[in-house]
Amino acid sequence: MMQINSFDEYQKTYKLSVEQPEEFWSGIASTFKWRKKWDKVLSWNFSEPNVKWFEGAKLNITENCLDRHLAENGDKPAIIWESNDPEKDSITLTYKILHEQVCRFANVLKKNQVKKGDRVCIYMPMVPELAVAVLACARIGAVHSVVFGGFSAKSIADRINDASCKLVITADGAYRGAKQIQLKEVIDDALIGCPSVEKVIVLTHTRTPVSMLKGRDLWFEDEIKLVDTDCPAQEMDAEDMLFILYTSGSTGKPKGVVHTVGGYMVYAGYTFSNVFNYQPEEVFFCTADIGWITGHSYIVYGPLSQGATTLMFEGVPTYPTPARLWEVVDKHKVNILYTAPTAIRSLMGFGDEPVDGADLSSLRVLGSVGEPINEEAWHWFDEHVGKKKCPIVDTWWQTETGGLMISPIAFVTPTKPSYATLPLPGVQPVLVDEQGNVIEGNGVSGNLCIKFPWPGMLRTTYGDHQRCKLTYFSTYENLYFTGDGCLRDEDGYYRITGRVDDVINVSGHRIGTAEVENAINMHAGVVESAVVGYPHEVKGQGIYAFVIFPNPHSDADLSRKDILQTVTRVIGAIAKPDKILFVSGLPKTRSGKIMRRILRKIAEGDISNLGDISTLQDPAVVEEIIEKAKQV
Ligand code: 6R9
Repeated sequence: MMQINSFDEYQKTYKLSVEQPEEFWSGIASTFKWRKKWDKVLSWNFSEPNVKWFEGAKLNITENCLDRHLAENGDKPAIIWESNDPEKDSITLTYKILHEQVCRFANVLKKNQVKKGDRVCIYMPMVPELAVAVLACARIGAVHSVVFGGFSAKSIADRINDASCKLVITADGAYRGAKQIQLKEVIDDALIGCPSVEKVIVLTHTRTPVSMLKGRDLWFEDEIKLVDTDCPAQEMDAEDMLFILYTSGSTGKPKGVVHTVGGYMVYAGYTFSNVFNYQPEEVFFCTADIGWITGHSYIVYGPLSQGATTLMFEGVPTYPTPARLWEVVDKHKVNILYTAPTAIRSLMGFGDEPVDGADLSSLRVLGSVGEPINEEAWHWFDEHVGKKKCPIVDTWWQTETGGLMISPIAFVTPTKPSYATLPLPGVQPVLVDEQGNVIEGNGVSGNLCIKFPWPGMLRTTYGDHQRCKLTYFSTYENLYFTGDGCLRDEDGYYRITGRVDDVINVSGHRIGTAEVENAINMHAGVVESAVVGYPHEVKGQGIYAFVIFPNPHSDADLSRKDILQTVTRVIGAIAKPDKILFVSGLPKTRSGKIMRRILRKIAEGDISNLGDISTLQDPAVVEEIIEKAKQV
């Protein structure tokens, strides 16, 4: 009943959602299971900001994701897990089994003194126990903070300390393609500086040797034997915190984006069912990692709240061969495939043979997320993967939005390559100019803002509400600012053009330039650095670092490797610059501000038009950088 079936219906629904938002959302929310319904659908202001959805309602999200499916769909697969190793058997957890495992592990958390409202850090491989851990936290009302396996010990420690996490759930190690990551070792390093952590629960996965600290570290496998499977769900207020997820911004340290139980559930569930047109017997495959918002909303909460079968893949699309992703699709008869442009482009790089050799006839809907999809990749996806039969939903959204915002609805919205097309019901985008004036009409571009609340939006940034206000609600009065630039064409279709702040989108992952600069500057001998993004054929954007390093090693490449090592230590391998250029100065204004605009042009290789450089302190610096850049 939540699915829209024609464009006409979309237009009517959209109109209703704007004119009578409370009526619209209470209708959607009524399809979920509440212990007590809300007293008030919405109260809000964007100035504090203070946004509340479904106030007074009581629920537990796991009753919606698990319990409510048991009677009719207990034996339906909830999670199908596919290993990194194609030789290894896949695992199917039915709703009944998943429910049992979640309850069991929830009891483990309780036994270890985790209570409603406590924060739990999860640093795990893409295995079923990760989904179990996430849901077990939600079962007892603990707040999960999942950290992606590519982050360093220092990044984890910062996140654990920011939220004062009481417990950590991890594994001995993780496989990712040909690589192995020693998760427990990284956690051990992190915890040297994390006084709030009392217990660590460790899952056995790779069987690499780990050190287990007496009184602190416990084996997952031992713990679940000591508890029973009965765990009533904790009753939560709709506005109680569900999870924290850290994301990079243009300044300083990552922010802990906070989502709450009721609104997030309604939004993730509704957008999942509607946009992908999920049908009851289908297999949905989202290739993201649960360490990112896409995994939270479209591997775990969205699909499970709708009683769907969600496929969880531990590996990477190109391991052991470039046909791996297609083999997984065929093996599990995947109907809906949701992936990222960077994966599509990297697979394109292997030619058509691997994909054309696969069957792929089970596919019905394709999705893209994380970064702008270029037309070439869109067409390749359409022709070689979808065989021109599958609608492509190019979904624009963010960690902060909780779920899809601007996107075609499969089989409903006419698509257009590289366009996220139209706002979903309940989403009211506006474009504004630099002065904050709303730009009306079509055939215009500007900064993308949202002018009305939607249930899945962030409520705060953990521990620092002022930062939430400053980052998202202060640039333009009474608007949520996304940080993205956007074009609205003659048809009213939206095309996201990329970040307008100092955030680089590398393979769909957000990386703050300031964070990378701070990491580089920690390296001994580095005086100063400036980091910008540049177009990268596969990753979308690459990281280009201009570094003042007066005395590099005689083999400059060795110095570059040292700096990469430092960045890996400080942030994690995902933030390693693709290019490092040693320079003797940076282009600065007379007031000392780095002119990134110029560096961006140089990094793009477009030096024909550097714009006005008359305000530079020392224009000669630019000449030097241009000369050196030619040699990289
Ligand atoms: C879901 C997710 C958010 C940023 C966002 C934008 C970019 C995401 C996009 C897209 C163009 C799309 N982005 N989807 N750009 N077209 N379909 O990726 O969340 O990691 O927080 O990143 O990603 O720049 O602002 P998150």
